[in-house]
Amino acid sequence: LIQSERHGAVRLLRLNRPEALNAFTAAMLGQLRQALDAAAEDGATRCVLITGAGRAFSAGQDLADPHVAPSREPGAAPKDIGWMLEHCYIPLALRLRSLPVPVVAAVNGVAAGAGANLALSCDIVLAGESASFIQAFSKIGLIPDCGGTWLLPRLVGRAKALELALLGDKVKAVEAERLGLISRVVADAELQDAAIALAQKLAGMPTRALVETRRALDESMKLDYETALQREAALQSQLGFAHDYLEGVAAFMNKRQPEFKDR
Ligand code: LHQ
Repeated sequence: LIQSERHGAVRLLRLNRPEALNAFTAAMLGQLRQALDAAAEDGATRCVLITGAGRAFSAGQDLADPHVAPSREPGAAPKDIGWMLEHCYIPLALRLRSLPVPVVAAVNGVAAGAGANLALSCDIVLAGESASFIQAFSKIGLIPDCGGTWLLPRLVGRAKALELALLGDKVKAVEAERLGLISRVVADAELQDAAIALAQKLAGMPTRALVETRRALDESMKLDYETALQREAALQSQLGFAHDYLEGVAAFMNKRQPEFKDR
C-alpha cells in the first residue's frame, strides 16, 4: 500500500492504492507511519518525498472501510469514527510534523479530505497543474481533520479557511498557490523530476537546522514576540556548537561547497 524508493539521500514514499484513488484504510495509514519511522531511523535518509500512484494523490479516508462505513443493518450500534483519528491519523500527523528530516509533498492529482490535509502538513508542497485540493469533510457532515482546523487558518487566514472548509469545493492547484495553501505549481509532466530535485536540494542542506526551523515556526504560533526572540537565541546557541555551522562558515570562507552531516 506504500511503495518506498530511494533516490540518493531522498526517500520517496508513494501512496499506492490507485484503484481507489489512494483512499486511506487503517492498514495503509499504518504502513505509511512505519515507512516514516524507517526513514527517521535511517541515517542515510535526509529528505522524505510523498506522492500518489495513478491519477490521484489521495481521496482521503476510504469511506468503505469497515472502521468508518455506517452500518446498513437496522438497529446496529453506530460506529465511533473517532477511533480512526485516535489510532491512525493523529499518530501519523504527529510523526510527519516531528520527522527529523524535511518532508516534501508532490501532489499529482486530487487530494481530498484527510488526503488534502496530509499533503498540507508537509514542509513544502508542490503540485502538478492538474492537481486539486478539496476539504471534502463538510459534504459528509464532518469537520476538517488530520490537522485541517489548525493548518487552514494558519496557511490562508480565517476568511479563506472557513470558505474552503464550509463549502468543501475543489480548489485547483494554481488557485491553491495563489492563496498560499501550497508553495508551487509545476507542469504535470515535470512534477516528479521537480519534486525529486527539490528533495535532493533539501537533502544536501543542514538537516538539523531545517528541522529546528520547522519546529521554531510551529512553536512561534503560541509564543509572544519577546519569548520567540528568546527561543531563537536558545536554538541558535545550540546550533552554533554543531558541526554544520562550523562547516557552513568554513565552506563559505574557503569558497567551497559545504558538506553537512548533522541530523
Ligand atoms: C473512494 C473514495 C473514498 C472510498 C473515491 N473512499 N472510495 C477521518 C476519520 C473518520 C471518518 C471519516 O473521515 C476521515 C477523514 C476524511 O478524509 S473524510 C473525507 C473522505 N473523502 C471524501 O469524502 C472524498 C470522496 N471522493 C470524492 O469526492 C471524489 O471521488 C474525488 C473528488 C476525490 C474524485 O472524483 P473523481 O475524479 O470524479 O473520481 P470518482 O469519484 O469517480 O472516484 C473513482 C473511484 O474511487 C470510485 O470508485 P468506482 O468503483 O466507482 O470506480 C470512487 O467510489 C472511489 N473513491 N474516493 N474516499
